[in-house]
This record gives sequence, C-alpha cells and structure tokens, in this order.
Amino acid sequence: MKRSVSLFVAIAMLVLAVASCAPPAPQTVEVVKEVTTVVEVEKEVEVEKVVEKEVERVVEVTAAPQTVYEVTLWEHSPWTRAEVGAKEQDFVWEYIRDYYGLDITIQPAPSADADAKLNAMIAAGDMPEIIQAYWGPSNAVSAEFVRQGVLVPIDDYVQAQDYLSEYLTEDEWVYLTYSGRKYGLAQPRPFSNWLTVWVREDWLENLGLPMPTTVDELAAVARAFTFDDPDGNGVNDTYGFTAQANFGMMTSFFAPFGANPGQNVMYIENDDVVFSGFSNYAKEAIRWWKDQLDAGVVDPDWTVHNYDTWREAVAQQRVGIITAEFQFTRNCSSNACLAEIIATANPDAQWEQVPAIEGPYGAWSAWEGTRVDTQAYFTRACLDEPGKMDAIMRFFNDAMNPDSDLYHIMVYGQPGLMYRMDETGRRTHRFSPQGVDWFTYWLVFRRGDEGYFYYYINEANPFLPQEEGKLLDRQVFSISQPLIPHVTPLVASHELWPDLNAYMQEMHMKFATGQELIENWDAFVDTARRTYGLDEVMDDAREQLRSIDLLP
Ligand SMILES: [Ca+2]
Repeated sequence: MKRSVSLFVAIAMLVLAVASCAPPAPQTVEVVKEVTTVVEVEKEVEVEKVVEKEVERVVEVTAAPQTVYEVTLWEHSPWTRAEVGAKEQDFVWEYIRDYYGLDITIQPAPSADADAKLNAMIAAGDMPEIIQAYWGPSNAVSAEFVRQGVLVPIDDYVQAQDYLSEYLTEDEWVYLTYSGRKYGLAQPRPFSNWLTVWVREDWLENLGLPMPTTVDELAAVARAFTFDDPDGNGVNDTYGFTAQANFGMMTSFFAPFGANPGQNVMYIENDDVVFSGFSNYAKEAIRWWKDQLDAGVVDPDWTVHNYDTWREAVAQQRVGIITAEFQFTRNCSSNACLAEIIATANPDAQWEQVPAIEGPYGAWSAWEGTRVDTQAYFTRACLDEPGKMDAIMRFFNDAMNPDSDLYHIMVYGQPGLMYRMDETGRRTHRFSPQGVDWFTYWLVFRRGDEGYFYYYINEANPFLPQEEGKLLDRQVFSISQPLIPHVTPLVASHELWPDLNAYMQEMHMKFATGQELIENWDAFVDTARRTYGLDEVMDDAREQLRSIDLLP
C-alpha cells in the first residue's frame, strides 16, 4: 500500500491537529476548553515549531512503511488486565502502524501464572514477536528461552540504530545480556525502591505506642495490635501482620535480616558468593517469622493469600503492619493501589510508612533493584519475514528516546485530553478520560524520565483522606530508604536452579510453619548439595561473577 508524500503530510497535520487541540471524543470537550484558557501565547509558538519539525520528519519517513508487519506483543506486567478493547480505537496503535509499519496487537498476560501460560503458548507454536517482562538474566524462564533459541540476540540491530547504540551504559546493559550477547531493551531505571513497612498509625495512637524502629519493636507492636484491641471495638478481631503465600509482600520485614525467605539473594562477601537462601541469614529471618506465627500475631490466612485476598485483608481492618509500595494509599487502575477498597471498607484507617527497621543485618528497607526498568525481549518470530525485525528496531529506537515524537505520544498521550502543561513545557496535570484504556498499555516501555504520574496531580485519582498531595512525599520516602547491595540479577539462572529453588522454597515454608524443625537447617543445606546440585549452581555463579570482574 503506497502512500504519497502529500497524504503523509495530511496525516501528519491530522495527527498534529489531534495532538494540539481538538479532542477526538465529544465527552471531553469541557476538559479541553479549560486547557485552552490555561495555555499561554508561547504555546502557539511552540506548536508552530513542532509543525515544521513534523513535516520535515514525515518527508524522511515516506519510504519506510511500505509493508505493514503484524506483530504480537506479550505484555507481562502484573497490572494488565485480561481484556483490552479493539486496537483500532487506539491512537498510539494507529501512529505506530502509520509511521513504523507495525500492526501491533498487545496480548496482556494474566496476573497469575503468566510465565506458565507464555511457556505453553510458545510450546504450542504460538510465539509473540515481542515479550515485555521484568526478567533479566537471573530469571529461569528467560534463561531457558535463551537456551532454546526462542529469544534472539540483538547486538547487530542495536548497533544499527543511532539512539539504541548509545543510550545505555555497560553497567545497564549487563542486566539485558546473556553470555556476552544483548537480548533485551529497557529504559534506565529512574529509581530503585517502592517498598517499605507500613503501619496503622491510628492504631499506634490509640494504644499510645511509638513508631517501631527495630525488629523486636515491630514484633511488640504486632502483639499489641493483636491482643490490645487497637481499633477499640471491644472485639478480638485484629492481627499484627499479614503477608502472602510463599513469603510474598514481606520484603521490608526481612531486609533487616539480610535474607528474603522464599528467594535466594546473592551477595559477595570475603571474595566469594553467598547464597542467602541457604545461609544463616535466611535461617534467622525464618526463625523470627516463626516466632511471630507462634505468638499468634499473624493473619492465619497468610499462607494462602494471593494478591487479591491480601488486598482484602488489608482493607478490611484486620491487620496493622504490612510491606507495601509507596503508592498503596492512592487509587489507580492498577491493583497496586488500595485507596478505593480501603475507603469503602474502612475510611478512618491511617496508614503510615515506617523508616527502615533495624535488625541483625542492619537497617534496610529492601534490596537494590536492577539498573534498568521493564524490559522488551525479541523472539525468533521477529525474523520470519524480511524487514520485520528492522521495523521493530526502528520503533524501539524511538520508543526508548525521550526526544522522539513517538515517545511523547506513548508516554503522555494527547495534550488537553490526557495532560496539561505549564509554560515551561512541564506536565502539570494528568487526566484519565474514558475510552483511552489502551494508552496505559504503552506506558510500560518507559519509566525513564520525569515520571509519568508520580510528579503530577492526577485529578482522576482519588486518595485516601489526608493522603491528597502526599504521593511524591511517599515516593521520595521509599527512594531514600537504605537498600541492600547484592548481585542476584547479574547471575544467569542455572539449568538446575528451578528444582533447587522449588526445594528451597518448600523447606523455607516448612521451617516457618514448624513442619520442619529449624534445628534441621544444616540437613536441608546438605540435601540441597547432595540431591539438588547446590555446589554446581554456586560454582556456575562464581564463574559468571568472575567473568564480569565481580569476583577475583
Ligand atoms: Ca478489635
């Protein structure tokens, strides 16, 4: 399908017209009018500049999208929903089709068992071209996809794109590299930590207790929240802690112990690698948690909670101490936000972030994150038509570049309809109009710059009472907490790891719940070595860490 230059200019002008002023949906007219009065004269000058730039760029692009490739994008994020509307109604999809020759269908992963579903799809020959994920070399699923040749290395394609070839440092690329070859693309991560301990401050006040600062004080608060009627209703109906099956949503309880039960965090100590999941760090963390269980201060459903039932337990006034993200007291389209369900069930609840708790390993809130954010990987399906991978890489070259028009439209959407700017060009307000749900699916590709919602007032996002305007403070608080350095994301998962990991997780739970005596810890480690290849896996990790100069 051949297009003339004038048609392209016309499309560009149409895109600009939509992007500059006119709302596509009649129900948003009021919002846009308001914007028109706010925007000052300089804005018009700015728009003229943009027009010139657009027309110039369109001429360059005319030859590009001769072919439109059909591409499936598996979106592996925990907040996506199972259904998306018709892509034809999505202005970002249309822009990508017209300018990059890609007809992208987003396939949202389910929020549970997404890896299993992806594995099954690929085994059945149904392979998406692009996989968006929070992987990295340490993830067993991605390591297996690399071994199977499902994922393809992209070094040459990266080298051929002007922005992609320069946009990350070696320290960042290492999180997207397997055995020396690049497989993924991602934005540099703007900030590392979302998690802290949160406590019901109104319950502390009711009982005259100070904010806990140590693991022992945290345990004492949990006892008071369980046995001293913190909500004052005369009924024994509350607990201290809740969590999720297999030690989920417990990171900030355990960081002070230097171990994250259910997971194996790797450290370098004394010129060697430490697998914390098999160390005394995990043993002491689990011992502390078992003490809480024995004291009866933990929501007894914690072993079966999934994310949704955990949300309900938190909202229903049952518990007073959790580990949660900084945004948990706001409302948003993601299930990471609890404001709406808390406001419905328990509007008087006052949750407060707790500074890093002191424990035997020190005062820590969480572990350092990777230096890149949500990642895109590319499967061999990208290579099944000539030119398809090149088109995909042209798209990503701009999608990663904050100075491109594509980035702007993916991150901010349509001015007036979806955001408002101040006179310096800084976005001050974000709106969530009905009917643009698709837009949120494109946002996962960036987190790199100023933040697409954290620094704004989002007028469509109600907060809990007294939380209005606190979101940035909440974020700054979580970022400023001390984070444990570690090397876990840099070690590619060994073939033996999935079984070893399953054994470790099973045993951690047995120790916590008393099915296995904590005194038998050494026998657990012995079995891991003799039966599950712990020594071999650790040797492989040492070799990998030596190859990137992290071990001598
Ligand atoms: Ca009570």
